[in-house]
Amino acid sequence: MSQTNEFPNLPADCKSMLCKYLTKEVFEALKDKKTSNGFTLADAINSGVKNIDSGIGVYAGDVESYDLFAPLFDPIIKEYHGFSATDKHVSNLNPDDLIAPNPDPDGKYIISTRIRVGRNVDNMPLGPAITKEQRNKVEKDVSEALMAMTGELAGSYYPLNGMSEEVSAKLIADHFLFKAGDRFLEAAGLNRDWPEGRGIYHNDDKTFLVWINEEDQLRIISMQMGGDIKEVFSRLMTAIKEIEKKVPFSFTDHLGYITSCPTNLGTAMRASVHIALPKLAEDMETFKAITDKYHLQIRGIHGEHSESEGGVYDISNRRRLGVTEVQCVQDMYDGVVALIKKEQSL
Ligand code: ADP
Ligand code: DAR
Repeated sequence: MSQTNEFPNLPADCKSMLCKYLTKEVFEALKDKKTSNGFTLADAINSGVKNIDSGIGVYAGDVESYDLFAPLFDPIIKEYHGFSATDKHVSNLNPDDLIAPNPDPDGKYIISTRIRVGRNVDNMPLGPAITKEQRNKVEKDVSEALMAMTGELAGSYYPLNGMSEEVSAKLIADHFLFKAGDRFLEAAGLNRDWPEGRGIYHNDDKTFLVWINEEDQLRIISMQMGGDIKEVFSRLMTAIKEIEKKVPFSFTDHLGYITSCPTNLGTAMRASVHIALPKLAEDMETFKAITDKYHLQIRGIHGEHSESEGGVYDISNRRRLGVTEVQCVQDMYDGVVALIKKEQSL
């Protein structure tokens, strides 16, 4: 873990929340602090210092980071989620509360649906501060819990260590596996010892997958072709409940499920569709007015920091903290219904 007395060199045109909220006063107040895992302010801000084009620019090394460095994390959490330091997160993992009949039963627009949550193991540092031994224990404990899954969730675990480039590339191209080497994660210390301790579990149909030790220690994923959003959500809720019987998740009443990036706190849920909107793609002002109204995020079709292709977009909920899991999916669903209606009108 690093420490510094020097205020970082942040260019005047830096737009990240790190640049906005790391004032000289906050830096002086926090620069000498470290968590019980030795995680420092310098560690927390390194990704945003090295990647001036970051949107956020900070990562937590453990659950303590969110308290110890609150003068920096709290305003970022407030701006991104609209969630204050005294608010309490509330979860709702009941799919019965989701009103989401398939919005595209003919399959004209929605190519595929994917809903994921991030989770980290309780009483363990997060990825930026974890040791190699701790990370390997997470891989062992989580993969063993997954290998005990039955029925639709039964599957196999594939460590990255020893996975051929060809198999890895195919899984990434098919949107199942995480990309390696993201520079933001690299500078956050999340790629240390790569690929050791990382891997992917999936069932035979690849509709239930778990990434182990990427940005979070678990990314629990339900996905399938088409727009049956409720079926995808129901499968994910069942899987989360089954995993949590064997793997305790890091959670606080204030921040909900704890994640390394503050944008994922709370539900840690991103519910997305890959959707073809070629006419709306010609009018991005209207497109973005709709996604803003429904608290949605637009990504490219190969994940974060990628571009859309052929008028196909990754549309997902932006809010994750201070809203329930049902609300996250309802946000996405209601926005997708509005986008399809607009596309049909053009
Ligand atoms: P995360 O969703 O875990 O934050 P990314 O945005 O990088 O991470 O997406 C991870 C992978 O999931 C990428 O390969 C992306 O193409 C794929 N993906 C995301 N949403 C969908 C979807 N609705 N259908 C198919 N693949 C998807
Ligand atoms: N590149 C970082 C990530 C922000 C949100 N995405 C995550 N956590 N994958 C940034 O600060 O832009």
